[in-house]
Amino acid sequence: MSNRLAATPNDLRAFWMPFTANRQFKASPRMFVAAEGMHFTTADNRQVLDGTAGLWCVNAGHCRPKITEAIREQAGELDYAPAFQMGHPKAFELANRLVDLSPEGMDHVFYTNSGSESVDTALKIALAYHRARGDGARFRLIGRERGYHGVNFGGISVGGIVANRKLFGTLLTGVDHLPHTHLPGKNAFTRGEPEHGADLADELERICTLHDPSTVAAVIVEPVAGSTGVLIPPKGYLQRLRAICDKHGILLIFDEVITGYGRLGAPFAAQFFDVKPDIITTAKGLTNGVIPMGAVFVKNEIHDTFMDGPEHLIEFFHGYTYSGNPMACATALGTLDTYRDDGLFERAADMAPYWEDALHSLKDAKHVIDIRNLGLVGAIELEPIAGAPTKRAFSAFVRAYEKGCLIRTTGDIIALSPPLIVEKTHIDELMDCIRTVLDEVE
Ligand code: PXG
Repeated sequence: MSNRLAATPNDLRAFWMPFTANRQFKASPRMFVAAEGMHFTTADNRQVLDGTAGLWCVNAGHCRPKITEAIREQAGELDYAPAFQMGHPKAFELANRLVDLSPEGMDHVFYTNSGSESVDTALKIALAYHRARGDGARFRLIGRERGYHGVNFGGISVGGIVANRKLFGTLLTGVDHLPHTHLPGKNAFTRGEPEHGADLADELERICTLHDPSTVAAVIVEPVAGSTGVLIPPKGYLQRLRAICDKHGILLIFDEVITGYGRLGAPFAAQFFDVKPDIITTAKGLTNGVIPMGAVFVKNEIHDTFMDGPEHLIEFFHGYTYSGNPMACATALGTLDTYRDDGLFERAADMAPYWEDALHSLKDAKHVIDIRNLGLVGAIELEPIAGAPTKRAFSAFVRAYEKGCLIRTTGDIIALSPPLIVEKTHIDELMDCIRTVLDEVE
């Protein structure tokens, strides 16, 4: 431990940190130096309970032996293989393993390095698919207000988080947005899927009428909106989106970067809700967050449409230097082994009712105006301080960290998504910590 402490840098200026209040952080750093299972170790040698699976990605918990071992072995065997016009066995093995988990008829996987790249890849596949079918007039993309689809230009264009969009010019053209589904007046403190709001899916019909449905290529939504503060889809909402897309020949993309790999207690939200999209984007839990990697699943018909023309020609002009990187594939295989051998998706489903009860026990805690949950995802929405939005939640985040719990906040919402190995005692500890912190903050 002493070596780790000595290695903590004392000059923090050079690193421009992502999505971070840099000056606040550098004045008062929060530094992790180790992790295991449900806990991080801080530079001052405290244990911090991981209430967020890192950033919604460490679904199997930290430093799991099968993953660590897979990386160690792979690094000494095949460090890199060119991603274009060459292959290596683990990339194919992994694709087959992934397809075994995916909804029926989605038997093809395109590799990326992140959720943002998965989203931009999916949007490009959707546009190129319509072109390949001779329906190139379909160029419009529909996202949703408050949607988060990563930070690349495609993703922020279809995304609906204003702060992530407003500084970046014209973005993609031909994009429109569905309304978000947050209806606190009607649905506050709902356990699981809310009763009200399925009719908001009908806005897709209105948008299609406005633009002419034959110009719309794809609709992209998070089945459960994560980053914006956990918005659970109203009962029947996703089914309605599917029906409208089918009616007009529009592709439905589920962005499952958060919901993928067991977060709801099923491999994907598509199975949890029993709604089949045409394309699924994933990342995060694919490698347990350990090595960057994403994967985009496509329906067979989409894939097969590309497999045309002379065989020596590249069918889809897209890919990354690190698509299917051997280290990432080995990590993903170790991760899938861990999920399977430890029964973690089932575990998430079994633990979900306890999680729900524990979360909703905070209904009478100070400042709380709504609580939402599904699977092992939860959100506690706070009344903002008048004139200082986000301040209360940020203070709660800092205090919780000081008390030994890692939570996430977005706006004035606390978002929670523990590793799927979480025990009831951890859940109790997390809720106790949050209750105390809410009592203390302004
Ligand atoms: N789509 C969705 C639905 C996401 O949640 C991305 C795409 C982008 O993934 P990458 O790997 O490019 O970051 C995400 C990422 C948070 C939080 O606390 C959420 C994300 C990332 C970091 C923090 O809400 N989501």
